[in-house]
Amino acid sequence: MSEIDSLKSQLESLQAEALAAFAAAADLDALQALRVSYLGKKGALTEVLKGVGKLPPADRPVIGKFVNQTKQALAQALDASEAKLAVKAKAQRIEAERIDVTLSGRKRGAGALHPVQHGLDEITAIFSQMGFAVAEGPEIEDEFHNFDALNIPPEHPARAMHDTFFVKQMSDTPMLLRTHTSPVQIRTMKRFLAEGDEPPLAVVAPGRVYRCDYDVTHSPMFHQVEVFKVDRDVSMAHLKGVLKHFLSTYFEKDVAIRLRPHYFPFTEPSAEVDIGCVFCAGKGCRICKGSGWIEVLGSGMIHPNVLQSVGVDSDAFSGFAFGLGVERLVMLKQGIPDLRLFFENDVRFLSRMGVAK
Ligand code: 2U9
Repeated sequence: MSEIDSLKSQLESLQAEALAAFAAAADLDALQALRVSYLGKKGALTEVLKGVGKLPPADRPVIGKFVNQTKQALAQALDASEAKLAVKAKAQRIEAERIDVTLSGRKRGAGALHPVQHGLDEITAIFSQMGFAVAEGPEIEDEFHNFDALNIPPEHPARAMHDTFFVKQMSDTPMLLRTHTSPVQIRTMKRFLAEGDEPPLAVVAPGRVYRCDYDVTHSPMFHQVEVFKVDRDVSMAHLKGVLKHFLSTYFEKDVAIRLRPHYFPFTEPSAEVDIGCVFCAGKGCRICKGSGWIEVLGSGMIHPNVLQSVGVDSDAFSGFAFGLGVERLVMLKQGIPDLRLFFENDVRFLSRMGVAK
């Protein structure tokens, strides 16, 4: 056999062997290894090419053409196998990542609003709908805004009754945790007047307040909503109308109300407000201690001293104000028997009484 025929037959058997190997490759990695072993620098084809150098120069172009054809055939076969294996690999990946969409989902416990937060939002919304502006303010206050401006001078017994938490003193001004949301009302009135506006001014102030007190009916932190309206000729009749509308809306029924004379330093006259018992409809039960009435909030006409302390002319303007404890109203509406349930964070209570957003 001539040298050239021997090389040709070597190339033919190499091509046959290579094509069979490519077709049998199991995956893309195996195919890449075959590409290197046949077409790489140290591959089988290069080995055959070394024999070309030994041929007489006249024969070299003939065998060169044959080598190129073999190379092309191998490259084409590699590309075809690669395309096939890529399709197979993708199908395998999709199969491995398959999600069974028919499986039922794993339920995540959805959060809910704390019943007190929900009550606070509900109460604030009722006043907002009546046209009262919502105001908030700092929880750390000074004595002027929490007491003096509210007609509670330094030696006033009400100051001691408030069981104030004082904050570590950082300056000459003693600071405290506000004992009611009234300082927000004072700040709001002052800001309003400083902007050159004149009453009417109607404000609802919801928020956390603090008193050093802890027993079955008192918590050191609780929530209040305070409401006031200042204008010319505001009277107790306006106060009573707003209270009746608010309480009937909140309790979702036509509740009876009555005002009993009382004393607060910041209002004159002052009154405590009762509603007809929501548990026995006024007949008398354990909750209302047989009286048919339940006390729900405190109210009155803003004391002239309070109006003057913020610069409102108390001869020209008058105002009503009232304040309520949110926990108490939520307990009455939801039939919650013990204030402490709100703060223990027992999930059984929270998931039963929490309100979905
Ligand atoms: C200004 C003037 C007067 C707000 C008022 C009450 C009566 C009251 C209590 C209810 C239950 C507090 O949470 S509680 O213990 N509040 O009885 N609050 S009048 O009077 C104001 C407020 C602001 C400028």
